[in-house]
Order: sequence, then C-alpha cells, then structure tokens
Amino acid sequence: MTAVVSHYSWVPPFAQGRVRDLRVRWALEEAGLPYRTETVLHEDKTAYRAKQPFGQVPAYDDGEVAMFESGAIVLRIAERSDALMPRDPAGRARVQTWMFCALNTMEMPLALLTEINVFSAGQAWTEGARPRAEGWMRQRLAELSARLGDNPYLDGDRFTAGDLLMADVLRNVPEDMLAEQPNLAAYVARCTSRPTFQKAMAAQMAGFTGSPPPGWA
Ligand SMILES: N[C@@H](CCC(=O)N[C@@H](CS)C(=O)NCC(=O)O)C(=O)O
Repeated sequence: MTAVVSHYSWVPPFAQGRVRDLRVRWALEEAGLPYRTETVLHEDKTAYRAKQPFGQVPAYDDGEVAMFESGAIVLRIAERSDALMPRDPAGRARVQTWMFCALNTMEMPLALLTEINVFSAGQAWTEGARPRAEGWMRQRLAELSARLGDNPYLDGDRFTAGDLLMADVLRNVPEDMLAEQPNLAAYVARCTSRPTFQKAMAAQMAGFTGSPPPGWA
C-alpha cells in the first residue's frame, strides 16, 4: 500500500514549511517511497484522534503499520530502505543515537525558545525566561558544533536519518544564533540543499490550499 501521511491544509504563515509532516515527507523522498496525504481539519479532529491521540500531525500508515510521532515514523522509513541507515548493528545504533539526540537534546531547548519567541511572543513572562532559554540553546549548539567539527555529516561522510532529523530541528533555530556556529549553519545548508528536502518542502507548501478555521484570530 502507498504510505499515507497526515497534513494540514492550513497553518499560520509563520508555520508554513515548518510542520512536522515535512520530515516524514523528506524521509520518504530519501527512501524513494511513494506516499499520499490525508488532510486533517483543525475544526474537527474527533475521528483523527484514533490515529494521533493528541490531534497533531503527522500520522502515518503504510499498510503494515500505523504510527504517530515523527521521529518514530522516520525510523520506520529508515528501516524500510538502505538510504537512511546502515544495516550493521553498530551503524544502526549510531544513527538512532543521533535521531534521539535531535529530538531530545536539541529540540527541547529549541521548543522553549520557540515558545518564548513565537507562541508567547510579547508576554511578560518571556523576558525573565529568555536568558536561560538562549543560554541553554547556545550551549547545546556549541557542543554539537564541536562534535561535528569538519565532518560533512554527523556519522561522517554519509547522510543518514540522524542528519535528516537534526537538520530539520536546527533549521528552526533563530538564524543569527545558528550563524554563531558556522559549521552548523553550513551543515544545515548542506542537508537542506538536497533535492529530496526541496521536494518535500514544495509538497508541504503546495498542500496549504485551505482557509483558517472558524474563530481563528
Ligand atoms: N512529537 C510530535 C509533535 C507533533 C506536533 O507538534 N505537530 C504540530 C505541527 S508541527 C501540531 O500538529 N500542532 C497542532 C497541535 O498541537 O494541536 C511529533 O514529532 O510528531
């Protein structure tokens, strides 16, 4: 069965190109696996919650498995193809380590920073929290930068599912902050210049054909 990936047909402009179905679309492009999309309506997620208990995207179904959580889905896709993960146990373990690192060690400080800069922008509490959040993000970026060094990718010369998730996280770091670590900025540019990323991005953007849900301010 052709894999089905859930997506929104409308999100606010700042979120367009940043919705997490993109990393799943990207992984499918890397793996050379076809997919189709299922649109999730913001105004009625009742039935959809059977697929994704939190009413979020992405959810995924390839006929053999139905899943949610973008990282788990990318791992599933990496396991279906040689393109994103080596087959030997040590190589698989390294790639899976970087996948969790992207979604835990790096995406956690980014989530706090995004809450402050975007979702709660202008609220009084954010000013007190900003120094800690920026410091946490900067520390993790500096440590990752030291580890990447001059390598093109996290596991050496080969692009893997770890790079896919890491680049998708890092591209959401404020541009000036990422630029403080030139090797990371170059790494993100290297990963996102892949035709597979461009194709996934274009597909997500082309899917925004809907209107804001009723009551959207
Ligand atoms: N941990 C989940 C997070 C999914 C998530 O946050 N999805 C966002 C879009 S990027 C969403 O659907 N937000 C709407 C909501 O939370 O109601 C994953 O990685 O799949």
